[in-house]
Amino acid sequence: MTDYKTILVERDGRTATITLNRPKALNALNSEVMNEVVAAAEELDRDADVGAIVITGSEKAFAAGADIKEMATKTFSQVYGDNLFWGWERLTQVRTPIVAAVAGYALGGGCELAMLCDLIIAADTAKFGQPEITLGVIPGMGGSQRLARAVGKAKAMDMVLTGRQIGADEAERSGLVARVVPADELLTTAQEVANKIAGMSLPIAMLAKDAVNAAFETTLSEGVRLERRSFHAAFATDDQKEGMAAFVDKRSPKFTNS
Ligand code: CO8
Repeated sequence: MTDYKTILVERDGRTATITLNRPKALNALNSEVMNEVVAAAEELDRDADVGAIVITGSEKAFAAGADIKEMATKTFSQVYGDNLFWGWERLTQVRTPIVAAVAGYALGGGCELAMLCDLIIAADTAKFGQPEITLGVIPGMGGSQRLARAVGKAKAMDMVLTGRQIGADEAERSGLVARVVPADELLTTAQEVANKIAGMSLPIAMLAKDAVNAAFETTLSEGVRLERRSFHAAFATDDQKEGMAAFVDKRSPKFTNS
């Protein structure tokens, strides 16, 4: 595994954990963090021995947003010319399921990074927000689109137009997060969820992830068609044979990811 400066990458069995590691800047997401997170996730995605990825931050901050100090003096032609932060979209091409484990601040780009993951587990200390408007900008890593899809127009407008932060419970009620757990159980819970996913057949988990993501990209009839085709395709795998045989034999399946 490559050496990184702003993140830590650990492997435990079939689960890998990427930890954002710029504590002095509350894990503010500068270009280096973006390049490293994306490179690590892509490297793990190419590794068939990795069945799920956890992305996490610190107790105080998942990430307090894009790095304001890096952006503050940039001109339109610079940010447009560099297509600033477009690289985060590459995470959407990672097929291995990604779990975000969020404690503390997940603001601006931090909230957007969490939403780029497949599901969010939040500590009871988590605070989600899109405060960009208070800085004279708007969300730029997909926040306006993914937040609106996750929590609906009313709450997305509330958060994006006022910069209001929501706590973990409100985030769970609103559909932004999958589970809320006590802060000291966050990482173990997220890793348990990731291990559970990693214990499934990887190609089937990828098909499942792809099918759910299609719900946010296409019409209902096209999405259902894609789902049915993917369901049919599952029958081409050994793991479908094994999964169903194991059920009939009343034993646990032994998936081989083939
Ligand atoms: N960028 C850079 N540095 C940061 C950031 C940030 N987003 N957040 C915190 N820091 C730094 C602080 O400057 C401080 O550094 P220093 O010690 O050198 O002064 C250190 O982290 C600790 O922060 P605080 O002293 O402020 O800690 P507090 O506990 O008092 O406050 C907060 C914590 C409330 C999280 C506060 O730090 C804060 O409000 N941070 C900014 C939050 C924010 O506005 N985030 C949105 C940023 S904009 C964004 O994400 C746009 C995304 C899309 C861009 C796409 C472009 C195309």
